[in-house]
Amino acid sequence: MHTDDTIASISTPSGRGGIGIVRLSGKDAVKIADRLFSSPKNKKLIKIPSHRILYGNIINPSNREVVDEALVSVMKAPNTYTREDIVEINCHGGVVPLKRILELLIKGGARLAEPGEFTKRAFLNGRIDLVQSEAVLDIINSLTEQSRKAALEQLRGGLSGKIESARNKLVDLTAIVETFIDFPEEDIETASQKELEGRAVEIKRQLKELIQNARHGRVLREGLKTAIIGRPNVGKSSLLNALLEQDRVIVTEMPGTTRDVIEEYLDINGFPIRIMDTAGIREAIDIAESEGVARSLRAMKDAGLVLLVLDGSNSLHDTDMELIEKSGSGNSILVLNKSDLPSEIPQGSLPNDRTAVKISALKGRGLDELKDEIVRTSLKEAAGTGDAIATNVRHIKAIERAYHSINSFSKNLKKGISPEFLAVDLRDGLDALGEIIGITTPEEILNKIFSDFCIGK
Ligand SMILES: Nc1nc2c(ncn2[C@@H]2O[C@H](COP(=O)(O)OP(=O)(O)OP(=O)(O)O)[C@@H](O)[C@H]2O)c(=O)[nH]1
Ligand SMILES: [Mg+2]
Repeated sequence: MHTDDTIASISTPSGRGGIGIVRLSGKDAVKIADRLFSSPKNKKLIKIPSHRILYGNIINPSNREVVDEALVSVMKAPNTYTREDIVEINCHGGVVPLKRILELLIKGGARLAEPGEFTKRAFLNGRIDLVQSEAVLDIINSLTEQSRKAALEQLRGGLSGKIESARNKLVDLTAIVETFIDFPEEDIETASQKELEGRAVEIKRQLKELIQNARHGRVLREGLKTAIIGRPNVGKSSLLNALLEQDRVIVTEMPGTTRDVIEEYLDINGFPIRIMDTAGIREAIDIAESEGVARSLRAMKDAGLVLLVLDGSNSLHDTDMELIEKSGSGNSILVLNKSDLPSEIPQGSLPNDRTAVKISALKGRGLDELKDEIVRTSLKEAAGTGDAIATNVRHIKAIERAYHSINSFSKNLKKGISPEFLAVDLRDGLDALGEIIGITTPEEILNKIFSDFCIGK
């Protein structure tokens, strides 16, 4: 990718809106925009100081025809998003004027920006590191308030700081080990061995903490995977509809209504929940149903949280007991539905002293208590969210790779393996951590990351 040219794109979402923005970045941004700009007082974009806005018309320079009215802002390098000169043309937000202006800019010498290219330039020009670039994407895509906060913390450099701190310690350790290579006559004595191992342990501790937090981070980024499980007809689909406050799934009085896993997003007090309604679990009557049951059991195994629904108006069934056993208390909530009907399952009678949240999906009762319980579980899963967390699978994998390299270093150190080989382990670790923040990231990975962006960011 070149960075010596000037790029342009429409930065607002496609469709109709009050305002639309066409953005330019690069060394000729001001010059190219100026040729399309006509101000009532004959002001020139190339003459105004940085970070000013001018009112005027965007014209077609070849015939002076007016395309739209606009407010044009000029931001000169280096205090800009990309660290290059940036011009933003704010015009009316219809598809036609925006496209027309973009065409004229391209005709005037700009190149159509690739997805994420503005952010990529910010990265290549050193304004933000790779973790922060990815945070920009996460903010745009954030599902809920809590996800947004975690991404913003990442953009502010919280995670980068932690990775850098571990990486700096690793740089020091590598430097020491490499001095032993330079002086081959010196063996690593026991005292230095202890000192080296101590340093490795400290780095591993930091990385371990990041890996543990990362699990919580994924919950915020992707939503806590929650499966609604239970026997047929207990009201699983009714519960999903009640939580979504809409008739998303078919509900009937016939057992075996739901045949497949249905997935939806829910925002519960800022926590993103990926909730799945499943087929009722019983001895299946036909093939479609038995496949449905198999999928329910898989969903239950994969889920971070299980809502096990019981029909409170009927006594407990063997299948209920089996599901209660299977679901375990750590990540499941028992939901006693149909509380509007006379109860056949008194609270104290549940196995393993478990308690249940009483609800009526039909009447919408008890849902707030259930939501509180869901949030409490998400909080457990997403603890430490104010802190720097790796929410990105790429980061997690690289941190794990670094951890394993340092572990291998520790083992080889104990075995008395020569410093050349010890240094190889440490170099691997350095590469892995460098890849996260973008110091040693291969070009193809960079391209993949930025291609996930929308155009204009
Ligand atoms: N009285 C009462 N009836 C309910 C309640 N929740 C669900 N029902 C009824 O129970 C029946 C089954 O509801 P569904 O939501 O389809 O049950 P399900 O668990 O999804 O059933 P399958 O998809 O067949 O496994 C319907 O007739 C619902 O109206 C409730 O809280 N109270
Ligand atoms: Mg159903």
